Amino acid sequence: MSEVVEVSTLQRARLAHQPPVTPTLRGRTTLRRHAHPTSSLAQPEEIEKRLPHIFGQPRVELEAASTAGDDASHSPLRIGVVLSGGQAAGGHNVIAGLFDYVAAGHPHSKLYGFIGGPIGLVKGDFIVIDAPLVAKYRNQGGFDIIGAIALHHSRVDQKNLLAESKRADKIETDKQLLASRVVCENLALDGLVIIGGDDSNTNAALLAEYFKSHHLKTNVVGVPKTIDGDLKSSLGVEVSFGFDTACMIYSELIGNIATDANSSRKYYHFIRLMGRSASHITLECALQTRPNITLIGEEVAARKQTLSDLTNELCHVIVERAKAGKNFGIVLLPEGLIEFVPEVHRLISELNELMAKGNSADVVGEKLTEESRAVFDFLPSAIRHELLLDRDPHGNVQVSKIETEKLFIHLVTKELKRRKANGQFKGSFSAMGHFFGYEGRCGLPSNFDSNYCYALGRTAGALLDHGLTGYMASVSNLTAPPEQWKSGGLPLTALMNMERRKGKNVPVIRKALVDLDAAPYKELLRHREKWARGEHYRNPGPIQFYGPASGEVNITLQLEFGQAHRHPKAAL
Ligand code: FBP
Repeated sequence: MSEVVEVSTLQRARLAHQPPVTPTLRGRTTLRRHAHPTSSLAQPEEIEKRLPHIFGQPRVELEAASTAGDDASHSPLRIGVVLSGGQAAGGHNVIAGLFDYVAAGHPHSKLYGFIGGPIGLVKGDFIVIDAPLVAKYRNQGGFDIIGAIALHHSRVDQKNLLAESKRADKIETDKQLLASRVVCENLALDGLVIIGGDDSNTNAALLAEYFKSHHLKTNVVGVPKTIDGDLKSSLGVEVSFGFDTACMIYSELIGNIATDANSSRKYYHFIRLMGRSASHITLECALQTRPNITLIGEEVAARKQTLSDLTNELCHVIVERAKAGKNFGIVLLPEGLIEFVPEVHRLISELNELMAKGNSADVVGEKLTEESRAVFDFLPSAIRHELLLDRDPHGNVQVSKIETEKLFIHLVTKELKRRKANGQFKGSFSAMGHFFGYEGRCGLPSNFDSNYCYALGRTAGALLDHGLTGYMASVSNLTAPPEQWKSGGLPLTALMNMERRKGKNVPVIRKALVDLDAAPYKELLRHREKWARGEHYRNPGPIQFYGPASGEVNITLQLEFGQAHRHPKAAL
């Protein structure tokens, strides 16, 4: 944990921002359970077999306490909180909301922060989160209040447990589950809040099941975090936190580059955007900034586009623009694109299986099928090397390390050379690659993320106060002003299906990829050709905390949930 020693003028002003509290969560709450049990997204029998104690619970809604239902107890609560996985703007406000809820309920309530992600829970590394500490982090970016790596405060020496989990964001082995249980028992925790993405919330479900099956009093609630925007559900999770802020930061940068390109008129900028598998970030940034070309991974998979199809598609736009004397432009591509190209997808699946079986990077190439071997050999050596890097703790390829923008610059340059030699291309092509990823994860949270996270924290506290376990906190109606947001909970198992991970079939929360039938993608399609030909660039500027743009909601949410009561971030 690092001390905030010096803050900027804007940071100081943001420390004073008080997110609105929805009327539902201002005082005591009652819980309304939906009448019907839930199922899972697929293979319900398999998931029920593995998670029998938490499977099938109904959705719940929180209401102000005047209505009938189960009253929250408001006896002292002992809650633990874990920040898990990649940073996303707003994490500190989830903790602030949780702290305020817990502290308001009873003066003897306690909030413990596990240091350095889930491994802090396994090791029993924690701090007590109190009012002066929270005051230093309200509305600030980052996860540094309790950190992302285990550094100090080690109360037990369990090096073997730490070694088992190379990175600090997974609790899965029997030893790790047992160690977490002992820590929760020793602290007599009533509840545990796991703030994380799809994989971390899968872990939250496993912990909830394990604790319940061992009659532990610690209940587990997850909070939907990830800039990727791929943790969402029509059952009540409209967006994950951090998506709004990250998209705004990237869009500001893309808008600036587009203006530069249009001024100097000599470069193509290939901009890869973070987001792991899903292309939500790229789609939102495209709607914000209107680049010439936007590749969407989910579309590439649906159209079964090969690397050569994509290269031709890019070259087509470049050649046509060159005919109009325009040898410049903006290309957006999602970091997960490469995984959606069918032949590369097959190759990655084979590599994953081979690596899960312990084959080292030097030999896997030889063990590939003939088809995948050909694709592997076709790729530039830098990309081959990046595909062989260590998998993340969940067995996924680390797509943020694969320089897809360079791959496509390489492929397009080669193809344009060929066309030039044939007289099919008379322009010039000079390209620059960019990757926007880490710069978007820890900015000062937008008003939307500040307010949303604060509401999520309070909601998570209320769900635990009602004795629920195996739920994800849900705050919905997000296109309305925060005073009209609704709070509730969604069973984690309702978001799950079975997937192959590290060579085994396991229950996991399914990533919500871009829906090609939904409004945001259709909006892109509507404008794509016009944006390819012209310079319709739009520069949204920096995140606004005050003034006319400060209450805006991102375009994806507006298009998915309809224009409600606030201005969209762009009128398309
Ligand atoms: P989460 O799913 O944990 O929120 O991670 C988001 C993310 O930023 C991805 O967009 C990116 O691919 C990955 O984390 C990068 O991970 P790392 O921080 O390990 O480089």
